[in-house]
Amino acid sequence: GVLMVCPMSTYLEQQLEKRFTLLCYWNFSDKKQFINDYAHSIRAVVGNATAGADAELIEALPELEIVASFSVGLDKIDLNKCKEKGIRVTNTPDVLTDDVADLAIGLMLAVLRRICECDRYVRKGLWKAGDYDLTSKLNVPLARHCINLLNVRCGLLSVFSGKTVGIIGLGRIGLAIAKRAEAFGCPISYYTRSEKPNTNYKYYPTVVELATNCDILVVACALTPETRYIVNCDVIDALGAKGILINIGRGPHVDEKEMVSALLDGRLGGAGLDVFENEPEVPDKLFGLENVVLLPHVASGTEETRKEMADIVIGNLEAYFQNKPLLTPVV
Ligand code: 8YV
Repeated sequence: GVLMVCPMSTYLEQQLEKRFTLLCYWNFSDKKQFINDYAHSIRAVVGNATAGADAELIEALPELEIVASFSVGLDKIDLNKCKEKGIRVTNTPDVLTDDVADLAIGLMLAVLRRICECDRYVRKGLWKAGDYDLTSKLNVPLARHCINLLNVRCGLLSVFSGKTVGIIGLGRIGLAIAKRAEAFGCPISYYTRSEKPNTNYKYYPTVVELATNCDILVVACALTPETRYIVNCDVIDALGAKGILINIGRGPHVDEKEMVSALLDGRLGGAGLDVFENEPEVPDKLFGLENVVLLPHVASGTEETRKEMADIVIGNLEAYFQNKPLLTPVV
């Protein structure tokens, strides 16, 4: 049997059901009873960015042979335990790279140009009421409207093209973001553990130096014990009152409490966030801020990409059970 640990895609569910005996973990309220009844029949686990296979689940499933994740990130899987037990692990790289990079750029534009706030302004009928003209920002009578529309602390809509973009992690997604930002005339810099030999982007050996020298800081690395809180208080201060933080990685990359208080104090200029420390919890102090854009972890969430991700999960499971090479092996 195949155990799906949380709901993630109806298409994937249907396709798995056609091919395997599918068990949906969330449909069983008594997990202990479930393990008692089914543990010995489960040979595969399908997880995602929300839930995967931690040490406890792996230990509870003695016949587990493969964990196929519906995600590129592997932080919800105990990889060491899998290695130790000879359990194979697969993910869904490459097919989501463009989507995630697109959304990172989308967040930059949305934060700097205040797209979501402007949309709210129009929907509320304030444009008609205030005769507000976004292009005459210096017009004094309009200042009052600007204050209504735009967060006073951070001022007006800000240019994106040409801003310096600093990227933490220059893997597939980091590079795709760099390529896109380059097309907007943005100088690119990055931090990784060691300098990449084949790029002309400016390398900084610490995240604080990267943050000090960029306008927009993007988190695009994998979540590991080493990268947890890689954006800490010092990094946020280095990014500063005019800096923008973009997170399309994982919530725990950022010290969320520090980020929220920096945003509230105006010590950080703005943020575009697709991920949070405690999803689906989002700090409600952020709801009152217009210099942040908040998304519910949707960077890979297009119809096309989610289908491709599902097909990779299915392909990996089929290959495994037919003794063929895995499509995207990690362990
Ligand atoms: C998904 C992700 O949102 O690939 C990842 O690492 O975070 C995402 O693509 C998630 O796994 C979908 O359920």
